[in-house]
Amino acid sequence: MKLYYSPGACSLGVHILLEEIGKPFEVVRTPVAEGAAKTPEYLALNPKAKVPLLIRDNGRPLTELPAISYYLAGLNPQAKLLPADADLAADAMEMVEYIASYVHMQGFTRWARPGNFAFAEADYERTKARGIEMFLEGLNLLDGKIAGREFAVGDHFTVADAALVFVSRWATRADVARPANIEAHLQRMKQRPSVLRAYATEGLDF
Ligand SMILES: N[C@@H](CCC(=O)N[C@@H](CS)C(=O)NCC(=O)O)C(=O)O
Repeated sequence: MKLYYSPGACSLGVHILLEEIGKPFEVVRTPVAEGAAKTPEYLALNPKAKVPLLIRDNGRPLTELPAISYYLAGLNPQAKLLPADADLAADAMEMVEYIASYVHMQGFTRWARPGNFAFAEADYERTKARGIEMFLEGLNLLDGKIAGREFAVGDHFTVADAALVFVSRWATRADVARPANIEAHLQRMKQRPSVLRAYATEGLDF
């Protein structure tokens, strides 16, 4: 298994899952801000020019955080990355999908890449402001969902916790405060060996 990641990007969610599974895997540093996902070699593997990219043991590339999360959970039932109960498993995937498609792609990306959303540079500031609104709307909704829980869903670590880590740490990048339960969850997750190892490999300091 080989993960192409960019430090601190959404690929961190996959990196944490691979650490949780505990089987040997390779990582390839692919800093998107330096254009590393736009080289001909990378585009041959992933024409979407994005991370995360997972190369499966059979050599087939897989992209999209929810699909990779589902794949890794299914392949490694012993790691219990999805709850055995179908109701809770669906809740976990619902959270991963909401984080990937709304909080990340609609909210945070509007702030980080206003040029992908606005027609004119004059609109960048209000596009970014709208992105932060959507990002915080998402974090607040998730904050309510995890209230009173140690883990995002059910009674053990799942794919939803890994996704929550990468998106909630981005509040620091955007210089906005995390809602209380999201903050407490991030601090708890940062004590897990898997998260510590992924942070150390990626060189993350918050
Ligand atoms: N829908 C994709 C989103 C992937 C994505 O947007 N990744 C960002 C990093 S967090 C990226 O590679 N961006 C490249 C760029 O902005 O140039 C997923 O869930 O995996």
